[in-house]
Amino acid sequence: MRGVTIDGAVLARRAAAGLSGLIAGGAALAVAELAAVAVRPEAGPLVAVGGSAIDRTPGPVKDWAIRTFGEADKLVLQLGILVVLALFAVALGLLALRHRRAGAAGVLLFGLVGAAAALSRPDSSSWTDALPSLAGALAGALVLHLLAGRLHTVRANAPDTGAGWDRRGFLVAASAAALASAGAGALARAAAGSRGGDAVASRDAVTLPRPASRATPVPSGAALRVPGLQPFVTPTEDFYRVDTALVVPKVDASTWRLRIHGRGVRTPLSLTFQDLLRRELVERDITLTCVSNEVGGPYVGNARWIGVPLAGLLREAGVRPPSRGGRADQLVSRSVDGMTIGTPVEDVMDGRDALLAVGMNGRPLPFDHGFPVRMVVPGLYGYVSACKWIEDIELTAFDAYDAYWVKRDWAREAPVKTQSRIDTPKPFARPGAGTVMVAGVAWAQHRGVDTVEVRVDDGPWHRADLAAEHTTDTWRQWSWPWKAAPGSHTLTVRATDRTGRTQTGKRTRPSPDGASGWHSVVVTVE
Ligand SMILES: Nc1nc2c(c(=O)[nH]1)N[C@H]1C(S)=C(S)[C@@H](COP(=O)(O)O)O[C@H]1N2
Ligand SMILES: [Mo]
Repeated sequence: MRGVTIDGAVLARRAAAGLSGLIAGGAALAVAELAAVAVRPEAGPLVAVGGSAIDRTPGPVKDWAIRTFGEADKLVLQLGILVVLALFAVALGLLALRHRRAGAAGVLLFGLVGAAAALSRPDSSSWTDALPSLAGALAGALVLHLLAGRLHTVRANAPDTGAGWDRRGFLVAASAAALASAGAGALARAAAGSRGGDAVASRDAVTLPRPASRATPVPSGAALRVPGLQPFVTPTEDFYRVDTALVVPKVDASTWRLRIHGRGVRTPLSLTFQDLLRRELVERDITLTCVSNEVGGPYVGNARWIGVPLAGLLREAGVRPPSRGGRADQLVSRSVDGMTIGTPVEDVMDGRDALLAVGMNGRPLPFDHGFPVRMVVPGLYGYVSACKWIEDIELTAFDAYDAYWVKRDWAREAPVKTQSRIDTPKPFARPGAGTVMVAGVAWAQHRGVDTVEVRVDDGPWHRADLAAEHTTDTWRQWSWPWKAAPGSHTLTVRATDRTGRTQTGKRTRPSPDGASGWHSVVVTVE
């Protein structure tokens, strides 16, 4: 009996040690996130470490994460960080049982990692960004030290069981620490939730002026009525979102400014949001595509943008395109969160509708999509053109500067590849025999889609019916009535653009300049 009691007590003490680690870790995080509310929300350890992890993630891993978790990738990353932190916290708790000082020192070490991550973020401009992690680490170390102390104290008049420790004292201290951290955490959450009030108010106050140049009306034949087909205009709430921001930047439009400067700029510009709204605005339908989109993937959407033509602004600044002797071939846009995106100056100034967009589908840009201003350039993947939350445009050379994704081995220049997708039937659908409508979208922005063909198994290619073309900058819907015979079949689609080039069947990964290959769907006809 006695042996069992001792083993039980030793085990309980170990469990208590692990629990102290967890409580100390929780206290550290809660205090750090609360301090971040005062310093800068992005300097909190979860966002700083998560952001650094994103910045350092190798391309293939990023591809895999996007493929596997889709737009939940950021949530999964933060949960992953929490799990790793929890494991280390338990380990430090156990360590503190043997070496009380070492446990606390371990917590401080984690604080230093968090502080370093916060300082290394591209949007960090002050040493104060280190404070939240340091404050959290101090709190965590203190809590661990106190709790570990309870695990060593034997009450003076307690019988020595061989594993004597102050259970009551521990429980009281642990509950107090856990309660206090939960309180701090809740406070931090509440404060984070009400963050960006000025930005929200500034967005609510925006009335988009009537564009001087309206979008040409969408031809009635541009939108097909086939169930399961993506709509011609993507509703804003369904529009894909791809960015590295763990906290969506909330920019106050009333204090926002855009600087245009650099090589070959005669008159540097500094523009307010009102300056942009006072200019002649244009309204254009443009299909945006992400380079990370897999063949058949969802990261493509078509919206109606309102914005200021970028070429006009550049001309006012005295910029000439390289073909007219201009000295800068790269336009680097920078966002408030430190993203950098490099776009060919030639493309921006060649007459296409490169925009500084302020509106999306008739409303001011949503925060997720870049409020107050973002770039949109027809024909180029988003990572080389579509800077959200933009605040700076620098004219430079491709030889002189590599933007964020180029540093991570993605291509410097990346025009959108001609692609087509089957929206219906869905993979593994079981349609009945007879006529089955096969339909989808095809895009070749700024070149235009000329033909779409569909093939069943290894049979001949059949021309699909193409919806009317709106502009070469928008995708085209297509459909093909298939006389489906029972059995398992593979449907494959390919498009040919107006340069006469047919989409290659050669499958490549998204990296470094966009996926290629044909989209196929396997269905069973019953
Ligand atoms: N500031 C910032 N802008 C950004 C990005 C980003 O990570 N940060 N991602 C780019 C990429 S890769 C794409 S595909 C588009 C996506 O725009 P959306 O999220 O509005 O669809 O934004 C671009 N602009
Ligand atoms: Mo992208």
